[in-house]
Amino acid sequence: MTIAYLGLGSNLGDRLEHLRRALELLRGRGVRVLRSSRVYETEPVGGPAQPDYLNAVVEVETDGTARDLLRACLAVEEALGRVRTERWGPRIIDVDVLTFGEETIDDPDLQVPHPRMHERGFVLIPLLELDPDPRLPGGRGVGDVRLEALGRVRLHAPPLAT
Ligand code: GSY
Repeated sequence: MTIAYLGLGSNLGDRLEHLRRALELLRGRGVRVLRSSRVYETEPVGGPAQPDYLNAVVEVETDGTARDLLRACLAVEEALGRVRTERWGPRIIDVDVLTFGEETIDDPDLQVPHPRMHERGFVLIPLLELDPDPRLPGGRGVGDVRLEALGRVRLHAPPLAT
């Protein structure tokens, strides 16, 4: 059994509903969703001009491997109708594996801890609600994070129902 953190984001259509549906679909694939952060509205990082995102982080527990969890995340994205076009483009839903227990994985399609999580307010700020001392890439601690570089985020909604 492993505790992992997932980052959820949506910036198209009914954004909050997409985050809620993503949790239901994860549960349907045997991923136990333990806790959710509050939901933040965040300015887009990277890519073309695009709408603001809603982002949240959830704590999950799973009996499978990190790759099983990645497969579940990709299946949820597909079920919600995500179409992969531009790399940093707008999306109905994004479900990223941020950390997976104490594991470090550096495969082309799966990297944990997520290599950019310490630079992204839309990940780090909700994550810190659930884990005040998260695993960060490169063995960094929260003291190494440049808070002024994290981008603008504002509270939007209470935690997603778990
Ligand atoms: O990496 C996830 C997708 N994404 C996001 C996001 O979820 N939130 C914000 N604020 N900007 C983003 N840029 C990308 S790509």
